[in-house]
Amino acid sequence: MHKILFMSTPVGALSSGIGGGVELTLYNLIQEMQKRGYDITTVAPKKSYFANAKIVEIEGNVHIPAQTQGRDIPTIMPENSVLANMWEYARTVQGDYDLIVNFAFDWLPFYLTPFFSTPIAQFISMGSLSDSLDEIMNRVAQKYPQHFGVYTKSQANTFPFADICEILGSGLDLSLYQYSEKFDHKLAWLGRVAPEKALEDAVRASDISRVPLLIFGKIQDEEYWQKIVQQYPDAPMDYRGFLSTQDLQDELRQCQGLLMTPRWIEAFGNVAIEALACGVPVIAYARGGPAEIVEDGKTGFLVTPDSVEGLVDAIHKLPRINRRDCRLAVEERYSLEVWGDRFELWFKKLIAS
Ligand code: HBI
Repeated sequence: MHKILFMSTPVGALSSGIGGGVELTLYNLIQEMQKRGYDITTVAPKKSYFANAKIVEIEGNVHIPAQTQGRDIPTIMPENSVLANMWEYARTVQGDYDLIVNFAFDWLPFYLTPFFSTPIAQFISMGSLSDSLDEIMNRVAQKYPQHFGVYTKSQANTFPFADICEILGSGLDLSLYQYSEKFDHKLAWLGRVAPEKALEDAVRASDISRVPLLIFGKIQDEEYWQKIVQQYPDAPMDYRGFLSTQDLQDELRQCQGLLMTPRWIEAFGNVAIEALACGVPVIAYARGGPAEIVEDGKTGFLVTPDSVEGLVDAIHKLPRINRRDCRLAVEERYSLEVWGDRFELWFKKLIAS
């Protein structure tokens, strides 16, 4: 029975929503690898919680989300950093594990990698964000070229070490997502409410098309949210909060379509496959992960990046999409089994090496 240590993101407690897509990735991977007989322990900031998972909670101060900083920002270590404390713990227990997997998008774990005797797999959860991170990741990638995993090719291409990356995609427990043939005349937007997600474009498209917009997700940047509310007083939008997967679904599946408006290169876009799994077509800017997920004209529409007019055109074309095709596409490419196979193959290779 192989024992693997998952090292979580230091930006917040698991299940807080601050970790965005990587929280869902971690949760699904823990369940899938445990089902395959692996003994998984996850190290995460205190107050982290996942059902059916072994979590070691670590004290300390959370880190600034990397995407809120500029490219030339130097590496910032908070006083009593939770990340430093997490990796100090890993150092003391590393002998009990066959493999360590890093899910943090931070300088420290990469720098520490050569100091560890247990192999460390690096799961990169975003596209390139800063020069100092690119530099340290690249240095470690040259030494450990098999050890870098990403969601998508377009995400890998943002890094200097693109061609050595394992492209792992993503997956969902489809039994949790119920297909719905019928829907109401309303749209959904799903994700962390923060500038890089460009919610304002979706709100403007709703304002122009007059189609109501349901907004789901954690408000990570309150000031940014307030600015949108003030800028679009007449937009037919309704903020529904940060819901559990189950509650989210009950509302999401009744929507006519999901709008994805990433201003940055979205590494994957788990929200796209969550919507498709419910039969909800996806309208997305043609950049990053979503451009590799949405089949234009079949499971949704790919729109010229940052074009709100393009979003509005696509909204009017939604009736052309057969919702059943959306569900089938996810069953074929994003089931937990298919995704779990890719991760297990990668882990086995690293444990053997
Ligand atoms: N920022 N510093 C830092 N570290 C992370 O691990 C991190 C982050 N910002 C966002 C984030 N992780 C996740 O929300 C994404 O990887 C999905």
